[in-house]
Amino acid sequence: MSKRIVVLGAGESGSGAAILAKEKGFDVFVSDCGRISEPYRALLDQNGVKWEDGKHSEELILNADEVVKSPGIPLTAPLIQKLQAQGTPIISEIEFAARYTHAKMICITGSNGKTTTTSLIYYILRQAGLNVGLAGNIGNSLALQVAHEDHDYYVIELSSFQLDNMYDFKADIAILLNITPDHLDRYDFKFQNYIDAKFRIARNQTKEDSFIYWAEDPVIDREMKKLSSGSTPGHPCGICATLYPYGFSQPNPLPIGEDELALKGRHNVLNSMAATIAANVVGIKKEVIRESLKTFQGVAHRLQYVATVRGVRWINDSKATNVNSCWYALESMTTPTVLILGGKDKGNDYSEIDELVKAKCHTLVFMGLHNEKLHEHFDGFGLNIIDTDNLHDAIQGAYNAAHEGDTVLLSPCCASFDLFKSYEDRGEQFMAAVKKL
Ligand code: UMA
Ligand code: ADP
Repeated sequence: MSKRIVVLGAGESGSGAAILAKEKGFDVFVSDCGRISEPYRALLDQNGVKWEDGKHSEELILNADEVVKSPGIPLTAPLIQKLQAQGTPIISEIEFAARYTHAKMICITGSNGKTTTTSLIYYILRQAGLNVGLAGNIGNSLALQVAHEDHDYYVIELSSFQLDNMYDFKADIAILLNITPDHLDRYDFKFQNYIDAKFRIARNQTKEDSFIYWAEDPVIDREMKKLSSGSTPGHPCGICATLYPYGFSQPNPLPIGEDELALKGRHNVLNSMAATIAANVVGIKKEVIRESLKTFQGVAHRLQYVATVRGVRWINDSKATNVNSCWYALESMTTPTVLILGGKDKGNDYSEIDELVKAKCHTLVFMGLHNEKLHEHFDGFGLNIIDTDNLHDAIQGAYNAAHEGDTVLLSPCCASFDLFKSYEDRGEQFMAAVKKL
């Protein structure tokens, strides 16, 4: 009898895993406690995969030999706890998919800059003519690609949620950009748990592999020192002290001047450095790297210029869903700024942006259903504070407060789910409304 694989969650990750499992001959069952969206239902049906939605039927799940869990499902979910208690292996879609490809894996994690760096590396490898796939947290299931069109290389963005359930996976090139508090609600509000999840990116690596990390990041630096001193023999991330680390710090030889980089801002210098080192390790010609760094178009919702209205520049940084990414956005502001922030707080500590808010902003527009924490933190700063609970009022407030030569920056520090479907939805609605001003 074939092994039974149960896939929990039928979004991008779960559907892909189910298709691959079916193709590999497993007895596959997919269970989603919400409603499975139409395209994923069709995909499962076309491939003859059995599924249920609107519930998790324990009698069809607890008999699994192995479970592939979608990253959005927390480890604390009662069903996951039950599976763990009975010893059923629970893995992530990336762990599962990697069993069925011999491609070289270039994996990127960090609290911020993952999507930008992943996209840039993918772009460089494409420019070099390599057969490369783009996968992971960026929105494309790795499993579906492995099932349908395997590649020689994969550039994979990994979230801490995906790393949580990866055990035997090994990245040929692992990139750790930075670690600042994020998603603490999923990590028992313990920062160290989140740090440990991020370090899993280097798990199982050997001297033949490359671990590229931002050496000046204080959290990464502290963890690396723990490892090299041997004070953490069994580091929970499972990386071994003999691995060959490739720390980078400024000044690092970028193949072109910073002013020639297509991506602007200090954070993008770091992202470009990481991408350059990875491309060098792959063996891509310097001319290709240089040209790619100059021509890469960037990714939407990341410090994206929207329009200039009556002399005021409007910038969409909707993907700034934590405090550190807003820090980098503010740092790159060169004019007086009206900052729109707020949304679903993930256990944020806003003090990280205090100095930049004082130095650069004259107005803060709070946009969220629960702005109490923002008031508590910022009201004493003596700035103009505008309280709103919808996008329309936030934009009007910012419009009225901004003077010619200013910038209005949407860089919310928070997730979007209180008022929007996603950060993309928030960014799209923001841009559409600004264009109508
Ligand atoms: N569900 C259950 N049981 C539960 C909880 C949820 O069945 O107890 C179901 C939901 O009803 C839903 C499905 O699980 O249908 C959703 O699973 P999911 O949230 O894991 O979503 P996917 O569509 O599979 O997308 C996931 C990543 N989502 C999350 O980590 C929350 C996507 O990252 C990723 O692009 C995709 O896999 C492919 O790898 C998104 C994200 O928000 C962009 N990531 C976070 C971030 O970037 O901050 C980590
Ligand atoms: P992620 O995929 O990790 O969320 P993105 O590339 O989508 O990262 O960028 C999200 C936000 O983080 C951007 O809006 C930008 O302001 C900020 N950012 C990008 N790169 C970095 C970095 N290396 N360090 C800190 N912040 C960054």
